[in-house]
Amino acid sequence: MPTSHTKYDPQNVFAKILRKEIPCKAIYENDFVLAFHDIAPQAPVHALVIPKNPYISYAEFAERAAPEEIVAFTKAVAFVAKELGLSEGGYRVISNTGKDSGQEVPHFHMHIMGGRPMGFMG
Ligand code: D5M
Repeated sequence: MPTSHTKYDPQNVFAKILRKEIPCKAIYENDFVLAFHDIAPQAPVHALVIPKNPYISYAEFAERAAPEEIVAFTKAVAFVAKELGLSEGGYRVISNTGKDSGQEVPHFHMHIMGGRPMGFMG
């Protein structure tokens, strides 16, 4: 179900992954971010990058995160895409924010998708 939380829910699935209560297929980690493979890939390569700090959405991340955290996150997304071999073919980066977007997990995350031509929005 799409979500429109206004208060961070520490029981969301990505919070549990960060606390290592549930496993993930990790790709990369640094002080600020964790990247792992999406459990329900929509493309041959589908990864997620999440901040370690608790932000509900892109909107909250953009408003509240420290500049160094935003820089680290942005660079991590490009680094992970490169590590996954997407530099040549290219990739799509998207983040769903709030209920109209269809955001399901209320912990900010960036999707990285590639490995096939992506079409307009599919
Ligand atoms: O995208 C939420 C994404 O999170 C969706 O593509 C599935 C993915 N997901 C959900 N649970 C897991 C676990 N446990 N591991 C990896 N990926 C997961 P949204 O933009 O919120 O709709």
